[in-house]
Amino acid sequence: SSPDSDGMTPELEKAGLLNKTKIAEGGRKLRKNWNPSWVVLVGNSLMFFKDPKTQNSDSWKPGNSCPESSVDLRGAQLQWANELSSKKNVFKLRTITGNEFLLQSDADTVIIEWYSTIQKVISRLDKE
Ligand code: I3S
Repeated sequence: SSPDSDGMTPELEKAGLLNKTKIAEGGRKLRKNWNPSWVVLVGNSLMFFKDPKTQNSDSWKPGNSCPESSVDLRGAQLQWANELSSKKNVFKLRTITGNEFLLQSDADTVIIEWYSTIQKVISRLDKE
């Protein structure tokens, strides 16, 4: 049988390295601080882990440690936001609680895939 035969383990949709900065907390603007982040999309949550390159063990791996932060995608909004940065390929994710993140990759295909995968999850949750 499959590892998730009980259907209780949320599906891993996508994982990879993106540049990330939080720009608002509860609607209040924050100072930008770009950092590489290991981003994992599981079920309805986007989780941010420390960049594996800055760690010397396997402790960043999902399941082996807590994420640095986690975002509930229910009611979230996604939009391209190249006007908010001098970097290319930037999109903004806004949670229902008013937390805002910019995510970025220099690779066009990488950022397009992340955008569409996150948007798919948000749209699915909107229909529930
Ligand atoms: O939108 P901003 O304020 O021009 O963003 C830049 C600054 O946050 C800058 O930090 P300091 O002003 O604290 O030195 C960052 O280093 C830049 O990366 C930010 O701009 P980009 O265009 O990279 O998002």
